Amino acid sequence: PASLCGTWDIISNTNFEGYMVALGISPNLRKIALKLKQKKVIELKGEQYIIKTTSSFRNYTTRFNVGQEFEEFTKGLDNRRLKSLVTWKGNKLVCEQTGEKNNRGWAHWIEDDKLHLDLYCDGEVCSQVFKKK
Ligand code: RET
Repeated sequence: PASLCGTWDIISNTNFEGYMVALGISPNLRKIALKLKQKKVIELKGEQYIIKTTSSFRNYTTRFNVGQEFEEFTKGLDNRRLKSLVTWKGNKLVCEQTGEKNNRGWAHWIEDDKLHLDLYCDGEVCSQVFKKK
């Protein structure tokens, strides 16, 4: 599949509020987070993906190898400990995040030169689109 790597600027963010409510994020943090212009910086170093979500307020970074379960701590988001597993499903890089919340995860893929990210939790879906910088 097309490479996810690069620096990406958000251009749309549908139902981020619903996703954050499903995660139990406080009204104060939700209000701040909704206004942020998020960026993604995706790198592949050897076998390891590094995905940085950055903003003027707070950053969040994950590092993982595809196919290898890892412990994720969602520091600064909902502050939960998860067991996460990232795999390729067709052209989508898909993460299943097992923990307190049901049906939690995300999928990244490229469509029309844009980076798409769906974030799932408890039946809520947030759909984000990014354009390459
Ligand atoms: C921000 C600002 C503070 C509050 C929240 C945020 C949300 C971050 C998200 C990150 C998703 C990262 C993924 C990484 C994959 O490896 C913007 C940090 C709630 C939703 C999918």
